[in-house]
Amino acid sequence: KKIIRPTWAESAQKCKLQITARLYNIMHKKKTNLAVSVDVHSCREVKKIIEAVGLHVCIVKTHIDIIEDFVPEFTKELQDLAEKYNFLIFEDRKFADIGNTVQSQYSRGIYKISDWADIVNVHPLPGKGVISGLQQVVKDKGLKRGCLLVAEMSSAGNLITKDYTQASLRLAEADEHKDFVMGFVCQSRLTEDPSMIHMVPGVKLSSGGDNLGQQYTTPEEAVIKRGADIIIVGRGITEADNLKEEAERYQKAGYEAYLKTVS
Ligand code: 5FU
Repeated sequence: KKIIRPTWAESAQKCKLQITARLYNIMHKKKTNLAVSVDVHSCREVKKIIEAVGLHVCIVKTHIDIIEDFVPEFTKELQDLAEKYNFLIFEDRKFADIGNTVQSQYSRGIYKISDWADIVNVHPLPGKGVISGLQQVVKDKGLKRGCLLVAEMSSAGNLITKDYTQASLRLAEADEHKDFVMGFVCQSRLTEDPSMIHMVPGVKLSSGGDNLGQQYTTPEEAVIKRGADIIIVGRGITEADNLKEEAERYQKAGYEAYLKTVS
């Protein structure tokens, strides 16, 4: 049986969190469910990629700790680009410790992630404290932020079980986290609630993998078969000769697949 989902415009009305509504509105306005993962090692390269693909993405995903010439001012430049091209910033930090520690990792150190990242994610492994710790920072600072739970992974042989994924879903739905949790990083659809965004990494137009266990699926399969709201693409775009053209190809593939899920 075919599931027909609400459109992004409808989802923006139905979802509970402000940051989630902002994301759906960007997707609707720019006609894109593409998140680009800028896994490169200099500030200049990150900026070059964003300038090329910015019009075609709703999210830029970072691994801030792999940038070798990082300076605190760089996060201001990231925010300026986010405003220029209208996208959200997702720092793929995958917090995975006790609440007290992740609080510091989120708001202190050199990166001060809570100051500039609209979205972060956690491994729910430690239990609810990993979410509550970050949520407290957001509340104390009066920020509008969202958190994703890594409920499934794309890598071969990962240790996540079906029970773990279901327990992650229950944690996400817990009333105490409703002001912060906005969805999942996953490989399949976990709920039809439009308040829960499903972001699927491991996406490439030519499927296959890499030599370290990454397993790729196509944009079409990610959206239609796995139920992705957002497709996350890294090397598929960043290693292309023409960044802009490649981002446009992924945007089109993701958008056309989306249209098939809403009618
Ligand atoms: F949670 C996950 C996961 O299960 N698989 C992933 O690949 C996160 N990722 C991230 O998505 C990973 O850390 C990379 O930043 C990105 C995928 O990059 P690729 O170049 O498209 O393989």
